[in-house]
Amino acid sequence: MKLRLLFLSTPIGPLGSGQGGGVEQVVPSLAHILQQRGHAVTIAAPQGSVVEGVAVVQVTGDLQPTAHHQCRDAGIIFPGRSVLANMWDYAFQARTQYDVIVNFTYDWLSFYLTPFLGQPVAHMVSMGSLTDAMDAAIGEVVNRFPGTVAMHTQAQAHTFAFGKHCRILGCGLDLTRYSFCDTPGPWLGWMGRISPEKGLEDAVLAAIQSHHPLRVLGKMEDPTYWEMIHRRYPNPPIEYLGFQPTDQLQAMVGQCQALLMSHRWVEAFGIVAIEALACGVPVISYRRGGPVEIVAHGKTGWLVEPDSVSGLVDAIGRISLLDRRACRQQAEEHYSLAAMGQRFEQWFLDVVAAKPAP
Ligand code: HBI
Repeated sequence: MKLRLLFLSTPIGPLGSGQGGGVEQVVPSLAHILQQRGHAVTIAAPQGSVVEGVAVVQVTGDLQPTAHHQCRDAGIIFPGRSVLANMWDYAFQARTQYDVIVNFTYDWLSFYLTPFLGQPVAHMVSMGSLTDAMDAAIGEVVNRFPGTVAMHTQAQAHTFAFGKHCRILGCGLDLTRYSFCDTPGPWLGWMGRISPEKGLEDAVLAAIQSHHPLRVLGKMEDPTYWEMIHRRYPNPPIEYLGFQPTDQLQAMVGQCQALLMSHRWVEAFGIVAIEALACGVPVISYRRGGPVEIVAHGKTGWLVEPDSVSGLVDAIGRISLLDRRACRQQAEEHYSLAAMGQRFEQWFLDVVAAKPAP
């Protein structure tokens, strides 16, 4: 069955801006692979989104505040002219043109509207549990529409009370865009939004203590946090390369001895880990969240006691025991776009098959 799919992208920033984190990788990659498998894909995303080779409905309105800094008891907030509400306006008025509406937003309205739409909605939850209000909204859909809520990893799902009822779909990359590098320079690498939950300060201290320069790639989301790190560690051995498109990113991280993942929160997946592996770069990560299900400890990386900088430093001392070719091979075996496309396609077909009678 060939499906007509509508993807609702994250409302916190246009595709291509870097503001939307991992979702900015997942939405275009899935669109491309599902088109290759014969399905029709349209993306609805904030005005200014850029996705080559896919129809994009550019939606106007004010961007949604990010959820990843909210406290557990945070209420639901909307800007006056909400781009998210406008995205759902489009989805509702065009709903009969699609077989499945796939929600990639981590926002209350998307779950609340589900029963009113009259078309199947598949929800790809992109982060772990953050607020009670979102847990309640997602949990309501899990109960009323079994099988329609999916997550990337078991670790992510386990942060929710209803996690065992969610489909686990992993993630994947277009590996043809990543080149294997067997001759790294002196650098360690760190990739992610520059934001407190990503724990950059630990990677900086580990780089200092292990006498390696540190290549930092990612959008400068929180300049105050960046300045705090520089006050705490004056003249750090950081080479900040900003937010880079994939072809530049993979060349820069490919020259690193290892990628450090020093996150404070439960990474839902940790796409940067498979980007590094795809370049032959081993991953040294806190034993927390999605990377625990990605890193083959002792083979393609090291898993370290969470929040232990000394653990990072010890692991950095054992990089030579890791095999860069095994890293690329793991990416090819487990994180190809084809494998991800097949898993998501099956999920969409199951959601359509389970569609309640009109
Ligand atoms: N916050 N409100 C909101 N909605 C999102 O879709 C969202 C977010 N914060 C982060 C985010 N999406 C993505 O960067 C992560 O899901 C990867």
